[in-house]
Amino acid sequence: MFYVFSQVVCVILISLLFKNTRIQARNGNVTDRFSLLAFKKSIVQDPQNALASWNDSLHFCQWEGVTCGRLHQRVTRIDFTSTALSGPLSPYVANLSFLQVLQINNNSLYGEIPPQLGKLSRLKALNLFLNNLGGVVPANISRCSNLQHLRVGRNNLVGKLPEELGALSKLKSLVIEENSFTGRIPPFLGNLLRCKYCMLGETIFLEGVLYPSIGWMLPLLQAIQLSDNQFTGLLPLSLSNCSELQIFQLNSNFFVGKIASDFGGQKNIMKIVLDGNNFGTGETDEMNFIGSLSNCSNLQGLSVASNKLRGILPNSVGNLSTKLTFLNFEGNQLYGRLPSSIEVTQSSSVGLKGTIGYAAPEYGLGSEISKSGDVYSFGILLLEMITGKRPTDAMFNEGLNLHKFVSISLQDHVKGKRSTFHGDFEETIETTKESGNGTTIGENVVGECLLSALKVGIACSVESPQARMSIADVVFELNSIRDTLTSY
Ligand SMILES: *[C@@H]1O[C@H](CO)[C@@H](O)[C@H](O)[C@H]1NC(C)=O
Ligand SMILES: *[C@@H]1O[C@H](CO)[C@@H](O)[C@H](O)[C@H]1NC(C)=O
Ligand SMILES: *[C@@H]1O[C@H](CO)[C@@H](O)[C@H](O)[C@H]1NC(C)=O
Ligand SMILES: *[C@@H]1O[C@H](CO)[C@@H](O)[C@H](O)[C@H]1NC(C)=O
Ligand SMILES: *[C@@H]1O[C@H](CO)[C@@H](O)[C@H](O)[C@H]1NC(C)=O
Ligand SMILES: *[C@@H]1O[C@H](CO)[C@@H](O)[C@H](O)[C@H]1NC(C)=O
Ligand SMILES: *[C@@H]1O[C@H](CO)[C@@H](O)[C@H](O)[C@H]1NC(C)=O
Ligand SMILES: *[C@@H]1O[C@H](CO)[C@@H](O)[C@H](O)[C@H]1NC(C)=O
Ligand SMILES: *[C@H]1O[C@@H](CO)[C@H](O)[C@@H](O)[C@@H]1NC(C)=O
Repeated sequence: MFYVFSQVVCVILISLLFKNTRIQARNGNVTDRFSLLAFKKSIVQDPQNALASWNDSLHFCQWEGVTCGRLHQRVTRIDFTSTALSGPLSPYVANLSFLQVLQINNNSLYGEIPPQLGKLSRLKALNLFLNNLGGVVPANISRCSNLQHLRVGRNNLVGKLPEELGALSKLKSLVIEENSFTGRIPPFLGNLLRCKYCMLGETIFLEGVLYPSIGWMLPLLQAIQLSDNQFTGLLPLSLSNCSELQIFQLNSNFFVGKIASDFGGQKNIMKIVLDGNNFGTGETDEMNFIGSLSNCSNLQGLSVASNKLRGILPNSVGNLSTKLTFLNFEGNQLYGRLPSSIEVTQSSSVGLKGTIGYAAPEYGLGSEISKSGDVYSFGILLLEMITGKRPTDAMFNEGLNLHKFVSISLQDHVKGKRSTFHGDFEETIETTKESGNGTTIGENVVGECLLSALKVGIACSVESPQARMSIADVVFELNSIRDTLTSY
């Protein structure tokens, strides 16, 4: 998968190195066999018979899951992905001194990661992702100086990540998500210049701040995922320098300050998920980072929901990628003004239309759909039909939206006040008022029905889901309005 290595180069290198050490090699192949048998012995359950071929009638290089170098017949690779092996990982594996790949992901290994693995100086990939391993990541792993891929995500590992891992100068991927690590993000991250893929997320209690220089230290970073941790502090400006970044996911932490990132240089960015933090300074240009996303044509999702953002949605929202399927601003205090440019995007992105304008404020696309959310959308649609104003109309600005607009107009009408607004709809309301107690009942009924329908629309589109009219009441009201109308 991510293991890229030329077997030929390896063989040449090794045969050169060991040209004159035949005795060592001979002893070595005996040790390899012995070590493999020790590995097998420690496996207590093998329901898929993955180790069935590991018997005396076959040379160990022919055993399933084992790969040897062609010339020297030493084990270079052990590969048991998704084979349901259960048991501890034998420390004898560390005696397979030519081992380059140890891949036992998605099994049921338990116990601890043997610190002896540090002896595997040729190891390039250690993949123990998705097992039940506990204990700490042994500091000795840092002695595997050729390690390029370290994947121990989705286990039950605890403790601090050893700082010694910073010595792994060839590391390209580090996947530690979904463990129970404690302590700060390891400063060593800064040493991992070649690290392209840092999945550190869902590591309970991993805390601290991101180094201001992280982006300069990890210029090749493609994914940074620190979800559900306890990170605090500001977003480092240097992240803008990670030009390869595709996934930027920091949700459910305690980040603060302004999202001042410039995504302009990140042409491949696909996913920006920052929800559930404390982003927000109260400055009105808070959402200006959206403008920097105009050229990011691969952007599929952007969520800044549930932060403390206050400000105006810039017109550049309309310039977001046409691939966008997920856009969520809810749970902030953003001004309701919707840029005229948004309608362009509406046709190409259901997400945008859903979230802004018609969808209930309590959910954006990607969140759970609810009945009261449907009632909200219906209410807005009803108000739009009667008033002829779209919820995305340019007049809805600075806290004014379609719901408030109609509410205020109706209140003016009830109080007999002059209309706050001036326009076609206001005139309709005025006319209704004028004939309000008139004798020409037939004409007035239409006006009254209009007002009733507006009231339904208002009752459906209140902000609090609990306070919204029930769908049964909506149907009842509309039926009686229709009956009133048709009886004249
Ligand atoms: C180990 O290597 C020696 C010589 O290179 C060879 O004679 C012997 O058969 C090998 N044994 C195994 C188990 O591969
Ligand atoms: C050893 O494993 C091979 C391959 O699974 C099988 O064909 C052979 O029968 C086995 N031999 C013994 C003695 O179990
Ligand atoms: C893990 O392995 C099992 C088979 O043992 C397979 O059914 C499952 O899909 C695998 N899960 C992942 C995430 O690869
Ligand atoms: C771990 O590494 C240290 C040296 O850094 C060494 O002394 C120790 O024996 C190693 N432990 C194991 C279990 O290999
Ligand atoms: C980071 O990016 C900025 C703007 O693109 C550039 O001026 C600066 O030289 C970069 N810094 C490093 C260390 O790459
Ligand atoms: C988008 O690309 C154009 C042309 O390369 C460039 O002039 C503009 O500044 C870019 N916009 C952003 C927000 O990066
Ligand atoms: C949207 O993109 C176009 C073309 O890149 C640009 O001319 C325009 O200024 C952008 N609009 C906003 C609001 O950023
Ligand atoms: C409405 O009724 C009031 C008295 O109830 C009356 O003074 C007023 O002139 C009437 N308005 C219209 C437009 O008929
Ligand atoms: C290598 O593995 C260790 C355990 O990690 C054993 O204690 C050693 O005896 C073993 N050495 C050989 C030559 O098999």
